Amino acid sequence: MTARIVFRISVLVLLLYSAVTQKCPGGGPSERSILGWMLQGHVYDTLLAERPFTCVLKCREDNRCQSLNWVISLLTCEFNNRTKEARPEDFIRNPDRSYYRRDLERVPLGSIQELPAESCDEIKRSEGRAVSGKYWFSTVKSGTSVLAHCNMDTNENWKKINIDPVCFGARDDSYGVFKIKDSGVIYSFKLVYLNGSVSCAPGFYSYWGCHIPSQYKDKTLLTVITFKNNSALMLADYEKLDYGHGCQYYSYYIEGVGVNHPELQFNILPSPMSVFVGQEFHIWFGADLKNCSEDNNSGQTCADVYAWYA
Ligand SMILES: [Ca+2]
Ligand SMILES: [Ca+2]
Repeated sequence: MTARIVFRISVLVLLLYSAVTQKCPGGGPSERSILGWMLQGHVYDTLLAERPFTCVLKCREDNRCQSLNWVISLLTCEFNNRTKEARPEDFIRNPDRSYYRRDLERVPLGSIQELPAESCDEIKRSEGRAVSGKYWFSTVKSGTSVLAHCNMDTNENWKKINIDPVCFGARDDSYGVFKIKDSGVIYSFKLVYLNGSVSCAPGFYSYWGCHIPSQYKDKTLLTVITFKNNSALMLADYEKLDYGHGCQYYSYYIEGVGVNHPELQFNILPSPMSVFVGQEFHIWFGADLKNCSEDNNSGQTCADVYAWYA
């Protein structure tokens, strides 16, 4: 008698448990379809199906699947590698579609190589909250998925390196110095402008370069990071030709960065660089590094230094 009651209670508890877990996978709220809406621009695959539930099951089998659009008139589903939370700007009305967020075992964005994120901020939006650490990104090197560090408190992949501002002048080997605080692997550097300016000739002041197009063409940036031995890190496509002044070496162009841009974000290094605690780097004005036409140069730029750690 007692055994039969215990058995009945166990069955009841099991049924209740399965009902709860089906409604609330992972303890979170269940995702119902949102009729008349779709996520645009993130479709990685499609499938002909007679009913949306077939698509929901298929979505659960693919790590990339974050959500899907059901196309009512075509009996087709579009699998998305993003959710509407990650890309609210792409969530739009569409009378012929319904949107479903993946209900079970959705893989967090950026947590696996097949599902790289575009930024730390995107991960935070997608997952609601996220801890600082390593995630996969598609934006470090085009065409490949690369592991990189996210500081979720600052929403950035960048770690600040200096404490006091790092300042560099334009003549007399007045380079700036910074030293690495954390060992690791670095993809790139950026300098964030604080104050001052440098000039390559009287009247030609700027934060990072020399705006004399006749001399430098479009390669007017001249701020260079070097090792302690003053050999330059390959953080930009440096000019190799000399147009007669001898100054063009170490001048360069970076898309979207002018000589007075508040952030000088360099290119990704050709291969990631290991650094150690205390390792010294220098920041040079290119003309000063080349000892080229220094006499009429002047000024000083101060900046914060950030590194993108793997
Ligand atoms: Ca010099
Ligand atoms: Ca000069």
